[in-house]
Amino acid sequence: MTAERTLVLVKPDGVQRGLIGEVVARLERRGLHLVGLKLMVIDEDLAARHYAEHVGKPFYPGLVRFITSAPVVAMVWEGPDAVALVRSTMGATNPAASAPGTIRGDLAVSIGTNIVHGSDSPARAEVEIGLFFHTKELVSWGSAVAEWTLGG
Ligand code: IDP
Ligand code: MG
Repeated sequence: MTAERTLVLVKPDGVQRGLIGEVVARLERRGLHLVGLKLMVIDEDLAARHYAEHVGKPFYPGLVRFITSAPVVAMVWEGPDAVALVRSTMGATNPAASAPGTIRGDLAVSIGTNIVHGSDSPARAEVEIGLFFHTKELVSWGSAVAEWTLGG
């Protein structure tokens, strides 16, 4: 079985609020496996590629301004169904609709500042990982507890 990978960002509000560790801890505790991690500032070009699906929407200019405004933490997480697992741990896009127990449901109030990004499909994850990471920056490593979290 090839484990699925997904891109996760702790957005500028999450970094500014000191929530990097909180996001990492929740994904680690979920049982996902971290294979790439860096602190960086997203430039306009990367923002446009990353949010290409939203070009032309009313919130797009504000979204690009926000995501380029301060550092983010970019990560790649791996595991069976990593895309869906991250999405369910994040919660719904609008924190008003995010379930308690999710990152957004516990920690966010505004759709524009909802702390975290996660790819929305395996195909999109592959594209987004390629935008943020060189292959050599992603490190596969054996997990001693995998048989307890992934079912052997
Ligand atoms: P997602 O982050 O849950 O995948 P998307 O629909 O892909 O949600 O939107 C990307 C980001 O754009 C959201 O996380 C949110 O911060 C912002 N966004 C989406 N819809 C709106 C909106 O209606 N108003 C303001 N910001 C929005
Ligand atoms: Mg999205």
